[in-house]
Order: sequence, then structure tokens, then C-alpha cells
Amino acid sequence: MTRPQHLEILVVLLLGGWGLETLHAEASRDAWLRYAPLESAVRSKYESLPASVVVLGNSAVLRTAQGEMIRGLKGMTGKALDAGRGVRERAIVLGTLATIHAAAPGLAPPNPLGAGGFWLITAQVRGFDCLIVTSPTERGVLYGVFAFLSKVARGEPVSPLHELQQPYAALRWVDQWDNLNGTIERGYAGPSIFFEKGSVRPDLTRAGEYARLLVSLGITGCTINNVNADPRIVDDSFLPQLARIADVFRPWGVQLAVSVDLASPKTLGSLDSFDPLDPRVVEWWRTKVDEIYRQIPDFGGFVVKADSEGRSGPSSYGRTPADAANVIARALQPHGGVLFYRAFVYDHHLDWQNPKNDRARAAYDIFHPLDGKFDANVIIQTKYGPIDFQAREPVSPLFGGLEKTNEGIELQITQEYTGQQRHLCFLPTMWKQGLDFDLRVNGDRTPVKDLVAGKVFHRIAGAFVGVANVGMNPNWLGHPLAMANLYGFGRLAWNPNLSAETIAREWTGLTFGNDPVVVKTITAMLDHQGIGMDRTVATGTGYDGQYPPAIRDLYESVQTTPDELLLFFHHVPYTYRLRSGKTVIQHIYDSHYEGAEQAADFVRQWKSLELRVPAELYSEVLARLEYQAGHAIVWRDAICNWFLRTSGIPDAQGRVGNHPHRIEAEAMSLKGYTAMDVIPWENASGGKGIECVQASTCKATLVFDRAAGTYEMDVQYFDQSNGESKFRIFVSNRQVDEWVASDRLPATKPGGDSSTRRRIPGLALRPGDEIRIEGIPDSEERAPLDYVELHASTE
Ligand code: BDP
Repeated sequence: MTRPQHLEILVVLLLGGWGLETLHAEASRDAWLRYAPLESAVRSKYESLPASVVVLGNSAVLRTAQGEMIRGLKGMTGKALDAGRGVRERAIVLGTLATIHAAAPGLAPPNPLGAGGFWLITAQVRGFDCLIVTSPTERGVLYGVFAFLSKVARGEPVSPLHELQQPYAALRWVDQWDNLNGTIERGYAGPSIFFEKGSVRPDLTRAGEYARLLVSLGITGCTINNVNADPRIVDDSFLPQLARIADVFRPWGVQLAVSVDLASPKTLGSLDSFDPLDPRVVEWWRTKVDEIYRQIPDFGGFVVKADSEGRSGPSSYGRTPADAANVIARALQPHGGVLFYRAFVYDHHLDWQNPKNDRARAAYDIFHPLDGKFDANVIIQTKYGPIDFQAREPVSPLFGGLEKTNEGIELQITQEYTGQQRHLCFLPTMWKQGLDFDLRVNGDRTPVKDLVAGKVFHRIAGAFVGVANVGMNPNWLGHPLAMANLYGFGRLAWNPNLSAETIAREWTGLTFGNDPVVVKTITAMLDHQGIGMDRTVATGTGYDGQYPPAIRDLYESVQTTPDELLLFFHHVPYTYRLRSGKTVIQHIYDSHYEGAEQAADFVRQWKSLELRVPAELYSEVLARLEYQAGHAIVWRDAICNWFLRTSGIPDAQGRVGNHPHRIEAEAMSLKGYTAMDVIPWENASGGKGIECVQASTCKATLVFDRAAGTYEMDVQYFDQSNGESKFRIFVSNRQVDEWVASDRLPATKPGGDSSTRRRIPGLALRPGDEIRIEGIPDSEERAPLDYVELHASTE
């Protein structure tokens, strides 16, 4: 399928330029629920579907299920289903098992179904051949409808249907880190969809749309505010506002939850203490929770971050996390609410110069001794690795260290440490490694996914929690391809046995349509496989002793530790040879060069899809991938140069510190511009850049001295958020390019975070040509430049 250009022109004529943009924005808001028209060959598969959709029962969630079925089939097949209440002809029938059973006695699923599970089946109801979507719960019916529509969108056959699906864990939540002022901690996609200037937004349209996306993946609950919680979130005056959000979640069956500050009884109430064992504090929480449920009867519960990164906690009163968790959990219990207590507890004032101080140990040291002391509606929410969402960590040993306590795994969808949503980084591949890791608890097969789902120790609840941080940006996460991570989290929370590749293929098909070239290229781009501290028992911090014996022994020895975790567990010389045969230092150089090469390859792959994906989306993603390719070079050079200087060992391939096509800005002839030191030095090429210290235009000039030909010029500059400098490029006084540095990168100084690149293709150059860069500073951004690179064009 190529882009129907004639149609687009027509649409432009009809709607004007902004109209197309709106269309694109709406398509991105629908994410994987676009229900775009199927090609006629695929559509014909669904011609024999019944002409009506009947719902047995009359609740908000069931009505949503019916509406979604109509909307989906209308969009994809063009068929407008009738909405009905009773089965009087062949129909799609939606209802809970109880109502279906009444309408079609004798029809029972082959295996017992748990709460959120659903059954899709073609069978007779009142003598008519029907397609039934059923579940023990109304919410489960809605999950079934979305699963059915996903099949249609991907062109899968749907008749006959016999499919039973059961979620892996009972609780599947997303957390948002939104602040009441409308900002989002570690959010990269604009302001909050929930809050604005200290209140809940008047217009909650996006919150409702978000609930639709979440429920389509089977997500059960959403915590809407920062774990670094503002106590005001549960202030009496704020509760009616929270209730408005619950109202827009309710028809989608998503439960509202909030993060609370443990000191609330003191900061918000009038108590002089928040000691969890003080009876007045116990009473405060009980009254507060009762009031919340009075206004929001289906409220989900709380998340607590305490004694962590400056947050108050039970340690102020010599109490344990179990004391704190249970007091709040007991207030929630009569209402069916749950309490997620985060295991991310550590002392951020430790002296990290002392090699025996090990933050990785903290969660296990604190929570393992408390196993069995937590109430039944408490879930210990543990980040996947023992430190903090880092790109390379072993799994947290705490997953194997709680046998009598509910637990949940916390994954970070928002790309804080994996490219800040500027970079394409498909996280399910990494998550799968952790979820599938067999911790060998008590010598048995105990993969992390089974431990956190509560399957190993037969816990009442198990949980998957993803920190999403979507914002007002039309495509929710800012980077259109980052939506694969939100989708992937939901799919893995539902079924962690799905492969990353399957998830990538599903998401691509749903988002971009079923053009095999598009699906294959994007799936391949997504599903890419993506120094040391001594943490051994014998000579290090003893962290690996927190694992069950089989895993401890694996990590204890340098010989058996997998290469990718070697530096997490051992302190080795740079010349240590990995199993691959390479030295550690050469591995660092090579992997960073390979990474930059891969990022450049993403651009090439994406370009091959130019006529196959919508034009605006094409350019939006292209711009991000080009940025990523440039930034991968910044990162590669910073890491490699730092290690070259620290180890003194050169790159065997001679690349590090050697850039034959690069001309440093500070080496050009400068007018108005002056050289500056960039700190830390590894964040700029040669440790230096130039800045324009006068108010008017500054100039940097070089004389081209290579062979005549066509070249591609990369201008590496710094784009700060506190100014919008202008740049102009001239070749022998002819202007060839100009742009404004108006990107919103998270930096106010020249450095690694602000470093970015402008690529100017197809420059015809002859020896002696003068290349001049003019920079016009703005506010605090002084048109700063790092270097230029000239590459002979390959075209
Ligand atoms: C860190 C984030 C910080 C969070 C913290 C947490 O940088 O913003 O508050 O995790 O999870 O990684 O509590």
C-alpha cells in the first residue's frame, strides 16, 4: 500500500493545511486503536460477521464494550452494526458469564476463568449462530472486545473462534509521575493530562482517551501523580477534583489511584506526628480513606515512596516499612483497596567513595527481614534491577527474597535512562530478559515473571507496574515509536510469555497497517538486541549473596558471570579478556562505535518507508532518528574519549580520538566568536567549543582544502533551552542553509544534553571555497558550536 497522494491532495483542498495536521494528530492520539480501513482483500474476511452487537446487561463498562465494537468494525470494515439488547438474530453477543449462561445454558468455558480473563467463542444462542465475548467480569468483556478488534486490525481470521485468555497477574497498573502544577517528573511529552496550575484540568478528554488505551491492554489501575507526592492530593478540598478523573476512567473500567506522602497526617492534618503506630495517625488514615471511598467508590488504592531520596518515612520514628504499609493498608482493606509500597528505599547520603558502600544491597537488606509481616493487601513494588532503572542491571534479588509477601515488578516505560524519548529504544527486549530470568529460589525453576505474578508462592496478588508518564503531546509519549513501549508493557503485563518480536509485530501492524514491508522494517528496527564494582561475597560488598545459591555462585566468579554483567559484579583490569576474546576496553570502544552505526542505520531503514507511511509521521520520526544518530556520536565520543584518557589504552582500530573529517570550531578563523571550555570536557569534541559573546552576528570560517565533489556537512552545535540562536551557512558568500536552534532539549548550558547536529546534504565544494558559519545569539544561548564534519556524498 503506498500513500494515496491524490486523496491527500483532495483532503488538503477540503480542509486546508491545519486540517491534515489535525487528522494526523488524531490518528496519533488513537495510537494502536486507529481502526483504519482494511484493504478490500482483508476486509472480505469479515463480510460474514453478524450485523448487530447485542449486550446482555446495562452497565457503563458493557455499554463501552458495545460502543467500541461498533466503532472498531465501522472503521475497519465500513460495516455499521446495530446495537441491540436481546438476541433475535445472528449477533455478536457481549456479556458476563452469568448472563451468557442464562441465555445459552450449557455453554461453559473449557477451563475455569479468573476475574480478568475472557473467552471468545462462536456458538449458538437462542438458536442463532453468534460470536460471543464473555468473562466473569464486565471489565473482562471489554478486554475481550479489544482483543477481538486487534485480531481484525491485523487481518487474523475470526470465525470460528475458540480462544480463552487469562491475565498472568491480578494487578496491572501504570504509574504517572505528574505534579499538581502540570509538569511531569521524567516526562518527555508535554504537560500533564490530569493537572494544570495546581488543580485538575477542566477538560479531561485526554484522560478518558488514555483510559481507553490502557484498558485495551488490560491495564487495571492508574496512579496519576508523582511518587514524590504532594500531600495536597488527598486534601479534602481536592477529593471532588479527583472524583472527576475517576468519572472519566470509570466507563473504561480503569481504577484511579494516587501516590501519598507518608507525612500527610502531619502536613495535611493537624497532628504533630505521622508515626504509623500512633493511634491518632491510624485514625487519620482511616477517616481519610473512608472519605475517598465515599466520593470514589471504585478507588484503587495508594502508592507510597518513603525513606527514599529525601522523602519522609517510618524511619523517623524507628518504625519499619511494614508498620507504615499496614496502617494505611488496613484503612483501605474494608473497601477492597490495595497499597503499593515501593522497595526503592535507600540512603542517598552514603559516601560512594567507599567501595564497601553498596546501594544495590539496600532493598533486600531492608525488606527481606520483613517477609511475612505485610498485610494481605500490601504489594511490595520493586524496580527490576537493584539500583535504579539502569540500562544494564541484573534482576533484583528481592524478587526471590519474599515468599510470604505480595510483590510487583516496576518497569520504566518513560525513557529516563534510555534516551529520554528522543531516541528509539524498544524496551520489551530488555524487560523480557529480566522477566524470564530464573532466580532458582530453593533450587526450583522460578522465573521473575512467575515470582511477581504470585504464582510461585501462591500469593493472593501479583503485580506489573509501568511508569508511563504520557503527556498532552498528540502522540502521548512525544516520540511516535516510543508508543511501542507503552503497548509492550501492557502486553507483557498481560502475558509475559509473548516474545518481544511478536509484540513489535503486533504494535507495528496496529499502528501503521499491514503493509508487509512496513511491518518487517519497523519490527526489525524495534526488536534490536539492544567497569566494575566488586559485589562478590568473597572480596566485595557481598551483594551477590542476596541471591539464591545457584545464582550467587554464577555471579561470584569472574569466569561464570555473563559478559554483559561482568562490570556490575567484578572489578577487573581494562585488559581483562571477555569470553568474546576482546579486552574490556576494546569492547567499550567497539560497542559504542557499533551503537552509533546502528543508530545511523535506523535512519537508512526508516527512509526506505518514505512512501509507505503517512507523510507527517514519516518526517516526525525521521527528525527524531536523525537526532538520535547524531546524539549516538556525541555519546560514543564522550564515553570513548573518557575511557581513552582514563585507561591510556588506545583503540586497536585507531578510531577513538581520531576524526579525519572533523574540523573543530575553535580551530576555525573566528570573528566575534571565542573559544570556551565545555565542562565536563568529554561532552564536547576536543573539550572545547566556541560561543558568540557579542550581541550581534559572529562568524567562524574555514577554507575547504579537499578534492572537488559533493559533500554532506554536519554542523555540531549546542541547542539550549534558554535561547533560540540563529545559524546561517555560506559557501563562498552564497547562503546554503539557515535554521533556528529552537529545540527543547533538557539543558541550559553547552554540553552532552544540548549537543545536536544539523545535516546539510549535497554541497558542491571546490578546493579554496570558503565555508562560513554565522551565529546570531539569543538571550542566554550564545550560538555555541562544537565542530563540523564533511563527508563525501555517497549518492
Ligand atoms: C529515579 C528518578 C526520580 C524518581 C525516582 C523514583 O530519577 O525522578 O523520583 O527514580 O523512582 O530514577 O522514585
